Amino acid sequence: PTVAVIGLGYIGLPTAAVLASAGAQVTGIDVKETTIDAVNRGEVPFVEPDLGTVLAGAVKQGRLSAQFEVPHADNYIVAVPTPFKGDNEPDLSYIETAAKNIAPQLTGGELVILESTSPPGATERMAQIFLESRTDLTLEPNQPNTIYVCHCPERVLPGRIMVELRTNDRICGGLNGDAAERARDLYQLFCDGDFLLTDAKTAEMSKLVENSFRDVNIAFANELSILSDKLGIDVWELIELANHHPRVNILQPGPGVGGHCIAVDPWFIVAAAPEEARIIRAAREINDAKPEWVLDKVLPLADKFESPVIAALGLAFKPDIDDLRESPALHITEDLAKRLDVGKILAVEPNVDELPKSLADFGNVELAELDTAVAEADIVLLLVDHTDFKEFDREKLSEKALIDTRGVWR
Ligand code: SAJ
Repeated sequence: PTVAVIGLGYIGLPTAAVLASAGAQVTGIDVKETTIDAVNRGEVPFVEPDLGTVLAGAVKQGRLSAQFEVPHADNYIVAVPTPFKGDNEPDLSYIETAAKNIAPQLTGGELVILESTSPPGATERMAQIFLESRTDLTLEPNQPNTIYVCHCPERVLPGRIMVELRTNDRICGGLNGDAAERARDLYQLFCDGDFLLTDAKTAEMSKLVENSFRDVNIAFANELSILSDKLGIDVWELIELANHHPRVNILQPGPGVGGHCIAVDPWFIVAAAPEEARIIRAAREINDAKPEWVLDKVLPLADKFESPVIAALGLAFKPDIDDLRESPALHITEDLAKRLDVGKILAVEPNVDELPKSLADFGNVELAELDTAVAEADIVLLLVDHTDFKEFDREKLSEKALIDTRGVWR
């Protein structure tokens, strides 16, 4: 089959690469010239284990190429961002633009899959755009001019994308006809998981619910960490003990919840049902407030030193990746830089080569190696449980004031 994948980000590019290596003829579409050039050279423009070899192989075999324009294809996969705009309302403009660019290519019989995480109703909205710009097309099944539309949310975990693309179960939410079955047949080229067929709106909601479930569980852990601190209890021991119960599985507290999924998707549910989504909203608020709680620990400690040197360990939103999007570690370091009157911050992030601009603009932050930063620091603030930090020689920390937001050094 021929497939056009719109959006070559963390999801679109790995999907394009595995489809191509499974035998499909794939064109990747992106708005960024640097991404297109990198892909056509067989290079991955971000860090994701094992993607490099699969991509390079697919490009070399002539099964995958990238370009700006949307071509005609039997199948389209839309994997563009769905951020939110002010008031935590979802921003569907990227989906709308993708749909407008696909519409002129449709002739009838094509399958269009929306993979982007979407609020309930987004798949239907995308289909409406096809019909608005192409009155000669229909959603009524089995006509020569039928367009099949389906929502198949991706659920892969960054850092394990190449494994989970092949092994995760997949939800296919068809909007019309046998769209869900068609999507299943396409994904079965590379995915060994079970296929769960449903309607588009349930599929949209199921993805949001999965991430909200995790957010609520982490909020529970974060609330436990705040009240354990007050009660003088080690929260990590507490959770470890409670999790020995066969039906209890509490996640880990931390400095907050980051990334572009768990910290975003629950708001789509809140936006769709503001009065009803009470726990979901509370969880978001608890997790969003955690960075401030961490700062309330660090700043008074810093005040005890004449010119405090703080080693801030980690900027990424979770361990062993280079992704800084919506990262609580980054936000905490930025706020610290803003609020620290004297002294300096040595930021350690083994997965990036330079400070992000938002930090470089402050005069009091430098990117440093782990050993140097710890040796120079008065305070060591652990923000991300990167492997390098977990394996660090604890002896070297003995003289330091420690704030460990991930329970790595307890
Ligand atoms: N975190 C904690 N405590 C934990 C687990 C995570 O504080 O016990 C924090 C992490 O440090 C990070 C944030 O939560 O800041 C999110 O990390 P994550 O590993 O939980 O999730 P993501 O955002 O990388 O990926 C999630 C996954 N969803 C679920 O596990 C339900 C993934 O399967 C989805 O595909 C992805 O969202 C997505 O794209 O929606």
